[in-house]
Amino acid sequence: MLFSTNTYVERRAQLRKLVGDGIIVLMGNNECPYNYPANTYKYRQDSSFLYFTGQHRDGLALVIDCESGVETLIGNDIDIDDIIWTGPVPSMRDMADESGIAETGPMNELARLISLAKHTGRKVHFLPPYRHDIMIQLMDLTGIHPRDQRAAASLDLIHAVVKLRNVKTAEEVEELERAARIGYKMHTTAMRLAVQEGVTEAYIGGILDGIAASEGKHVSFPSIVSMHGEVLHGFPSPRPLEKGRLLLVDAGGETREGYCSDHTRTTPISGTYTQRQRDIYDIVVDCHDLALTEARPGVRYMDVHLAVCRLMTERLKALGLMKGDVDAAVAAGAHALFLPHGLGHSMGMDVHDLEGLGQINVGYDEETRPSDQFGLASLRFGRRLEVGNVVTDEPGIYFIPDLIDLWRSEGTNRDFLNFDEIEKFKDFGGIRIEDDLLITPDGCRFLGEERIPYHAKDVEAFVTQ
Ligand SMILES: [Mn+2]
Repeated sequence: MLFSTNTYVERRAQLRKLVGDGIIVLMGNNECPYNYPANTYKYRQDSSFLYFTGQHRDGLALVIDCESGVETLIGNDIDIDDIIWTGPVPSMRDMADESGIAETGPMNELARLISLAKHTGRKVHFLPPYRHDIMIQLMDLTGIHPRDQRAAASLDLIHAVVKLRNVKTAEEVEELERAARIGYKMHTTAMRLAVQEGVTEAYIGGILDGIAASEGKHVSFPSIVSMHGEVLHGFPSPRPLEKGRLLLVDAGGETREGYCSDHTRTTPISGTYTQRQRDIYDIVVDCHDLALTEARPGVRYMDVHLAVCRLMTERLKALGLMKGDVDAAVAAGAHALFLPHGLGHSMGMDVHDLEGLGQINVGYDEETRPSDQFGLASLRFGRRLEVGNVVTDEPGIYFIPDLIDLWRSEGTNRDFLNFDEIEKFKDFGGIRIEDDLLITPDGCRFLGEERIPYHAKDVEAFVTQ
């Protein structure tokens, strides 16, 4: 368990107060087989369950009775048949004591508590499930078919969990710093490998997995390692790296206790950027740095995103790739040809923190509504920033041949785009730079004591030294 018993007791007390009535059911994750029952994927506890209990074991659930305050940790004790394979495991009672939970009960107690609540007309609050085994369990417990479970999930519970998990406490920030140190080691290793002879994307991907697993738990998401940076989620191929191209690496590590990091660097495989690469790279650097000066409590992250889009448009205009009035171009979404995603997302115990609870509930609110415009619609976090929020700052410029062809043929935003010039960049690839921002009382700062080099000169010096 990561934090003191009191931290978890306090979190549950706040949750109970925010939800108000009924019973709260939080499902832990189960082991998940991939080719036969005993061969399982790397186990990962559900983040909300982990946040409120600190317990990593599979096959657990938590029930909180909002009115009586009774909390029950549900799960079956393992017996000697399991212990011979796993070694001793803490008992249910030991885990409950460690988490400050008064009651324990076996799995069938979960069915009894839920059916009792239903029969007495009380609300049963659960979060939207994302694993199929949990959906089946929930169907057995509540009678709600999996296709209806997202809609039946409790908005009160979702909002309460978001309110608590979106604001990181000082002890959580320490853990995020630990994740950032893993990320630093991953990225600086990848950058140095990128300039070596005979290295492939897959080799770097494998080394990243190994660093993440040896320094923490595992990667916080499948690493993106690609010479085709314009493919937003380009996974590592066995292609050897080619001099002259750029290598985009978007990867992060997760601590043993489940806190993430998420960084992106784009390294010249030759060790130095060409002038054309440098022209585009420096725009992304300046956009990245702009977020650092714009993001602060009370400011909408959507406005930071738009400020970045305006700077990017201005600079692409200076290069001759865009034209016309900058504000009008951004309002029309013309820059989204180059930046079809948002500036960032919430980050914490999940690398896209809380995304499973619905982007609209996590990154938006009554005041800030999501956009349906191409590009801006992919901004996962738009609302006003609060002290303790952690969001990624990840601008990018991509030349996506299919998208360029489509917009050109349709004439989309042709008043703002110089397609003849853009055409010349179709073999360019893409650039993204990403770090994780903590919102502080006076502004924000990057997580990670040591910066992974990203200014062009620093990158070149770093990979060739
Ligand atoms: Mn990210």
